[in-house]
Amino acid sequence: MNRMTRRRVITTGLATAAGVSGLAVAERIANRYGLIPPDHQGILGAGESLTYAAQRILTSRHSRAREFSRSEISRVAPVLGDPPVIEAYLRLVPGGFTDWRLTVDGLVSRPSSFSLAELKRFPVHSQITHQACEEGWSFIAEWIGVQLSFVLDVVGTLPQAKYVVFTPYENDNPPNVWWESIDMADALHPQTLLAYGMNGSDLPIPHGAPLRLKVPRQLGYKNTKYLHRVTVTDSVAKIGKGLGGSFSEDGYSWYAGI
Ligand SMILES: Nc1nc2c(c(=O)[nH]1)N[C@H]1C(S)=C(S)[C@@H](COP(=O)(O)O)O[C@H]1N2
Ligand SMILES: [Mo]
Repeated sequence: MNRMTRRRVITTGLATAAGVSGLAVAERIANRYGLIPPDHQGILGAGESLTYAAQRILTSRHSRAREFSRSEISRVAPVLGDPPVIEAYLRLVPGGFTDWRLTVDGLVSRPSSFSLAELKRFPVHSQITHQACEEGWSFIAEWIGVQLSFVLDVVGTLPQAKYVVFTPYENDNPPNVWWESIDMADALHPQTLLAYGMNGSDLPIPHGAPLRLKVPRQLGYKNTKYLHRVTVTDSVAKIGKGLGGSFSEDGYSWYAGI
């Protein structure tokens, strides 16, 4: 399917979802509100865009993922994705990540870097939520951290911002191994955390120490572990294959809403 046809299919679906008549109107709405996800030409194309657009139109942007009680925390938390093996990460482990810093850059007024201690001084948020992997398993855990929206406020996100890109340690230079992105609606959502704690302790290494993204309204693979850099951007077109993340490059949906 060529680019225009694909776009037409998406906007036709959108017109239905939004209950508006006329493709031109649907296309204008889609562009205005960012309802075309970056992987809209991917192999899952139109269907994925529809899911994304329908969620964005039909559900409140601030709907929350379900939260659980302490007694519902899973006794076993499965792990997927090994810790980085590069020297830059390994040398931080013995010191308990005191020399680690998170770089926050891109479309922000004050590009910054934060130590773990600095992040821990920001207002603490915790949530007991469900994490589901695309492979079929899931678990409930408590996550402790700072809201991504708070950190974005500190650095001053510029008005052109559309996506936030997450780069873990194993990958300083996208698109080598891993990168993911979310849109501003999810980035600014109150349950989206930069998490440094899990079930009452520091985040264990297998679960992404010292810091991971928790975006509980999306599948596990959007929850990047071993964070090193957070970059605000207006486009992901020039990163990797331009599909918004390494999972999308493998054919999974960029928007993994649940
Ligand atoms: N850096 C990095 N982040 C990652 C992964 C990974 O391999 N590397 N795996 C992802 C996938 S597919 C899932 S399901 C979750 C698993 O998180 P967990 O190991 O804490 O259960 O982390 C996600 N974040
Ligand atoms: Mo996963």
